[in-house]
Amino acid sequence: MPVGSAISAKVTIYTTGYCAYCSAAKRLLEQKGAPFEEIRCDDRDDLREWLISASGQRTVPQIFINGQSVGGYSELAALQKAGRLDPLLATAPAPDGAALPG
Ligand SMILES: N[C@@H](CCC(=O)N[C@@H](CS)C(=O)NCC(=O)O)C(=O)O
Repeated sequence: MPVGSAISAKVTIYTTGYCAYCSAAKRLLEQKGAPFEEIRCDDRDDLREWLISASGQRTVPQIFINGQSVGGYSELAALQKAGRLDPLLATAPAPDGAALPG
């Protein structure tokens, strides 16, 4: 993040154990100084089904910024490379934003 930028976004990451892409996504968020809520979805068929409908993807991790699906690690890294992650992370969630399932 540029100096002076604050992390205001609510970041949620759905993961499973032994998932290299999950580790990479969490590492990138940590490098950005972005706090995140991690929700494990091992053995949670209900969450996996919801994630497919919410993200259109069947893989983990699935990352949400302020309730909006941004995809998996590849998409997160692409946002970072394009310089589009910092503005997303600097944006606060809407006060009436719906909670994600967990
Ligand atoms: N392009 C995806 C790849 C993610 C991926 O392949 N994740 C593996 C686990 S590390 C996965 O979900 N495999 C299928 C499954 O676990 O059902 C990303 O960058 O997030």
